[in-house]
Amino acid sequence: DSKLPVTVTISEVSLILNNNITPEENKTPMIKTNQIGYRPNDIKIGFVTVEENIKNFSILNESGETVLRGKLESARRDELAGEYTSKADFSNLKEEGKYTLSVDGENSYIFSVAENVYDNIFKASYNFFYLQRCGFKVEDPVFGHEECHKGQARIIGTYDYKEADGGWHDAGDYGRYIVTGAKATADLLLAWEASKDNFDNQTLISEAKWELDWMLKMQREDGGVYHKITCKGFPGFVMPEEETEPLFICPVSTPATADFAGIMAMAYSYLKTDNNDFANICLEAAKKAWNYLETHGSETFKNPSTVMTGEYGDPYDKDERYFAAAALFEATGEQSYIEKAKELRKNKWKSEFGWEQMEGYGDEIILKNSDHIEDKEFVKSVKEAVLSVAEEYADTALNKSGYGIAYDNFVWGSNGYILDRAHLLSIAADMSGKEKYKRAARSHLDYVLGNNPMGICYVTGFGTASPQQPHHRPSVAKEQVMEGMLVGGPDQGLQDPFAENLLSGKPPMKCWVDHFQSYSTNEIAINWNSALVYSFAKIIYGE
Ligand code: G3I
Ligand code: 9MR
Ligand code: ZN
Repeated sequence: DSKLPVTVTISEVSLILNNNITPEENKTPMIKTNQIGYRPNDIKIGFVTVEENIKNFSILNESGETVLRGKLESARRDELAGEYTSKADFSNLKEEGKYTLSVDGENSYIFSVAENVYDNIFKASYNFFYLQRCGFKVEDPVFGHEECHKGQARIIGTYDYKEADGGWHDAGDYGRYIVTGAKATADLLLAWEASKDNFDNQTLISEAKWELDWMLKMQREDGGVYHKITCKGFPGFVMPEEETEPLFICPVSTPATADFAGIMAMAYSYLKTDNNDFANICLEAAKKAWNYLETHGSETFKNPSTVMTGEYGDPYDKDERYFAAAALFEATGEQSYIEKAKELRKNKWKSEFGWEQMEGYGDEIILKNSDHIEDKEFVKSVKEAVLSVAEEYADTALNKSGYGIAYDNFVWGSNGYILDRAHLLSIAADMSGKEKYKRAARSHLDYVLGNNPMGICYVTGFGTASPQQPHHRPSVAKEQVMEGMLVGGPDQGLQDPFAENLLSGKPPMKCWVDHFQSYSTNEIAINWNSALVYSFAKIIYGE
């Protein structure tokens, strides 16, 4: 006869890491190239991990014949990678074919030279957004699923409910967050603009519209925009329609409201010729959000105590407000928005592009519309700011880095941020016509596609060695990797137990592990994939 309450004591608990879940230390190739390959007229760069100065390299064709010889640049120590590397420039290799980079009898993985070598990975990188759709019956032989996350969601802290279905699942989870949705949508619109003359990528517009439709449902009557909609916790590794917990809409924040104003104003500018009614709805929503910003100070976001899903807390909303002011100027031509932008830009930013640093989008919009801006001094100051950052990044990437990148603080999502820097370099190249900014932008794309100390192409399903266990619920549930997804990459903060256990003591550029439990290094996300889509569109198809 049990008398309640019953106390159960458990002691002597020990957790034993059974080592068979530790990924094999697969042999990293000593010679790295962009594993997707190169177009015939591309700059072609590879890297060799060396112990001492080796002089020469050769390019072998599929029959093992030497078709090109060259000299390695002198070795340099890269502390972030914890090794010496030498650069191989084989840009003179022009004939289409399959090759390896060979040094001292060691060969890289096979890579291709072909005009269309990027077509498949570019398509997969943006088809990812279709497969991430929420509230939609996704048609796909492997990742297809019934509608998910439909129905009324409770507005946390109230007894009110509203339907806010649609949009994209954020990442490896099924939450939907305004700040990453806006950043990703901006990248897709800019990617469409950059490549529309060379590639039939109308999909970019339809995917952007899918997210815009959802974001419009997240605006409150007073113009404020709710920060996110998720369940209270993360589900297991199930398909989206199996997450049936109640949905909650979390409070309004000014970073979300400002990002909303910016992306809706951008949508007006990009869609007005295609669908004027929808474009006008976006512009009205943008102005309503702007009015909220004009009457409210900073309202940053923290998860309510009962909500354990992603937070995307951003303590600083002036860069988002700047993005909104610039985009509203582009949409309306009203100089008053420039006055606001100028006031906001007095904050010394580094012109970054990222979910919590949106000033780069504001700068890009100002520079694209400089002819219509009366305050030429302001335009000049923005141009100088962007070019000085580009100069620093290009010098680091081309002359100092052991792997061709200007990035030294490997945080959660480093691969996405590295491509966001390629974004800045690309617009600086447009503005200045400087070849070195284009080379540096391409060098950042080469890094994620294979020119890195892990010898990995960080995009699933492509290259010789690519992530096999991304932290992505559909891939884990289906035991098959969805292709075209950029994983977050090295995070020296070791911000999940798996990474902490396995990677401590490794140099920053090697703090990555291909395991689904490592969400801080091996998850995927819409705002990282959008940077990949933009990089292909601008650097490869935008020429
Ligand atoms: O920027 C600082 C840097 O200055 C500092 O040196 C460094 C080390 O302390 O931290 C940097 O901030 C990091 C920030 O990302 C940079 O964007 C934080 O440490 C890091 O914790 C933060 O991680 C975010 C992560 O959620 C945890 O909050 C990622 O940006 C963000 O992409 C990620 O987003 C998750 C969603 O919450 C849920 N959905 C999946 C998604 C991707 O993993
Ligand atoms: O799957 C979640 C991922 O999307 C988030 O980025 C991450 C950090 O918030 O959390 C993941 O969920 C894990 C949770 O944080 C801890 N328990 C295990 C969950 C699945 O890995
Ligand atoms: Zn869903």
